[in-house]
Amino acid sequence: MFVDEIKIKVIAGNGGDGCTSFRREKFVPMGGPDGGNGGKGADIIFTVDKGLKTLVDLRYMKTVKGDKGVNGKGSNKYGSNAQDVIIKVPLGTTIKDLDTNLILADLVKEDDRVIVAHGGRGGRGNKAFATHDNPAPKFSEKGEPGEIRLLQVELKMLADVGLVGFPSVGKSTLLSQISSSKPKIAAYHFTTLSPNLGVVKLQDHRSFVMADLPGLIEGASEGVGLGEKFLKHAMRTKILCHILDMSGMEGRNPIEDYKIIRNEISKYDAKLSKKKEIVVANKMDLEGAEENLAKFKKEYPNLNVFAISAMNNEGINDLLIAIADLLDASEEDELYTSEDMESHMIYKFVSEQPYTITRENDVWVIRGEKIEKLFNMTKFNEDEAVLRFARKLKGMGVEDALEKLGAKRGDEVQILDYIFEFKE
Ligand SMILES: Nc1nc2c(ncn2[C@@H]2O[C@H](COP(=O)(O)OP(=O)(O)O)[C@@H](O)[C@H]2O)c(=O)[nH]1
Ligand SMILES: [Mg+2]
Repeated sequence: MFVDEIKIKVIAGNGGDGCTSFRREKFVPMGGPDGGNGGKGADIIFTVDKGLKTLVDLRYMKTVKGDKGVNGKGSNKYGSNAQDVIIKVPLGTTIKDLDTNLILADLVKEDDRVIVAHGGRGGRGNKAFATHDNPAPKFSEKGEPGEIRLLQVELKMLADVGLVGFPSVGKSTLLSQISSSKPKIAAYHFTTLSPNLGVVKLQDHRSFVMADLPGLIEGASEGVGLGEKFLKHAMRTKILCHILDMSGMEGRNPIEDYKIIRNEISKYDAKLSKKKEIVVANKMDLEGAEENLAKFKKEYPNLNVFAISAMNNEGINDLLIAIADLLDASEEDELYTSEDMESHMIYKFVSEQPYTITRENDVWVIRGEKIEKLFNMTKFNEDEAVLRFARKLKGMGVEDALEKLGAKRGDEVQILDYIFEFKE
């Protein structure tokens, strides 16, 4: 199966900061606290868009960043939430966290969506911290940082259309012509994903994945490997595009060739031979091609044949439209087996220890998600905020743990890039 794969960094929005503010009233030097909470930061969300076939649109997004929530204000004004960032991906997309190597999601259903990075919650304003003991708190919280993740996004691609035919009938030429041609009126657009695979986008926005599937006849002569590979890919396409050399160059006989290839296909697999097929008469620019085509149509009156010259870029536009039409008509076929869309387990990473303490260059370094978050949400320019921070650390047992490890009064303790003194 073809795999389309990209790396992307997602940075969810930070929460808006809470506000420290006091009501202003006439003749009252300091009224009650009225600082509002900040708004929530933007989530980064992946959703399925059934119309998409590849990850091409994501290829140039290296980093996606969500907005910060709006800061809270005085008079109990809450900041509003930031708008979430939605990234649309095709059905069957798998998202992996590269730091943990865990699968975050397998988007296998039409309306699947997953938050890959959560926006931070808004920091609380000082009003929210008012208690009986401290009815006028002079501190508030900063917004919670948004999650940051490095993701690997992967799509096992199923080609919609597989090109089949004898060697040298012009399969590669057709693909490369589609990819390089710049028609006067941009009738279609082609994105090459590998030398024999690409995405065709028509002007009416319909799109499909087209793959060259060599190995049908070659497979028979060159051993099983190539033939098996052909079959595996061919079985997963929705329709086949059967290319014939209508010029009959080099002793080829298109009437015979058609029969032989059809025969090979049904020998491979009965299901494969039932796939819908578009027949293409190529090399119509060459002498004798018109004559052969007339004979061919007489022999196979029920086939709808598209006459093209891959080399001269003739008839290709009509062919692509016909392919899109046939794909539309075969949309309901149940060709994507559940095995193709096989689901992965989704794991959640749960850390056992809330934090770690290590001795590095005579400094006690504390690491841990919860502590770092608390640190990031503390406004160290507000004395009461600093006191609260110290109290929280104590509540988490950090002081005791440091003491047990032998920390002395006056030792340096580090959280993130901030160093402070240890005091029992
Ligand atoms: N005259 C002419 N030659 C063609 C046309 N399409 C392909 N060829 C030639 O046929 C040969 C085989 O083509 P290729 O695309 O490699 O065939 P494949 O084996 O089916 O991939 C090459 O020399 C091409 O230049 C065409 O429309 N007209
Ligand atoms: Mg080829």
